[in-house]
Amino acid sequence: MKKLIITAALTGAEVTREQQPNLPITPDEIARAAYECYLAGASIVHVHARDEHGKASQSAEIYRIIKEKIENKCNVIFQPSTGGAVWHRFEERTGPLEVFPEMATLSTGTCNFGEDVFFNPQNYMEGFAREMQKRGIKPEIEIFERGMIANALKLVKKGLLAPPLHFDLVMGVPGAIPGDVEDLVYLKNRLPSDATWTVAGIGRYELPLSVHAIAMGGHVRVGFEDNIYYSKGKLADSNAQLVERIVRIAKELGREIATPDEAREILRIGVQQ
Ligand code: KMH
Ligand code: ZN
Repeated sequence: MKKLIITAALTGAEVTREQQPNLPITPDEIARAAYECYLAGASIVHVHARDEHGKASQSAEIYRIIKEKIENKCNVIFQPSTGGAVWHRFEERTGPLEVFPEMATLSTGTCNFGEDVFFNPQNYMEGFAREMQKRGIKPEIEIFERGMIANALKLVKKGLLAPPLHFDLVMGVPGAIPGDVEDLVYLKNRLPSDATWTVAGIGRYELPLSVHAIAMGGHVRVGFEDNIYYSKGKLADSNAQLVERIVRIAKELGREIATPDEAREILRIGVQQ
């Protein structure tokens, strides 16, 4: 099996300080959390920016500051979100692509998202894919439902995505696919054979799905965007604490941990496609 890529989803767009007092919000806090996660074993950090009031923001300027601060500390892969928050429009959501990250997320379909709708119609998907292709940014394709895999493959046919694709199976969002192991096996079996994949289990699904992904040869995403708890009713101290646990489990299961450069190689980042 390839080495394990651990992504730390540090902040997200929805979680608040009231829910998780240790949530990193300012660029300094996000960069510090990224560095701690890198030291713990993460090779990618998935980042959502927040404005000075702590509200989700897709401002290129804030993403630029965060990217610089992280790059000053370590070579972890900076992966900003084009998903933003459910209220962000397409034009706002492309903000982080202006700072030329190595990677960015790309959601290939619309789904319910708690009480809201995460809106990704065809013209959004094509628009994000085109903007990333133009800049040589590796997409991480966010899958919240099975149909979104089919939508991604349509983008390949249109020449907007180039294999090998990299997917993030986001499982357990209220309103979208649940996070039972059977659901993971089902999604994984629908991916192209040359694809790489990671799993982001939401809330209580995070730990069991992570363990299964490690055993199945997939990769793992943890962090406050997806789960604020260490165990039932007990908040995690930090994003890094969640990464450290995955490292311990992976080692027990015989999976070595990828460095950022090894993750670049596994994901073929920077390879002309
Ligand atoms: N905040 C969600 C509505 C992504 O980062 O690309 C979308 C999201 C996906 O978090
Ligand atoms: Zn996100």
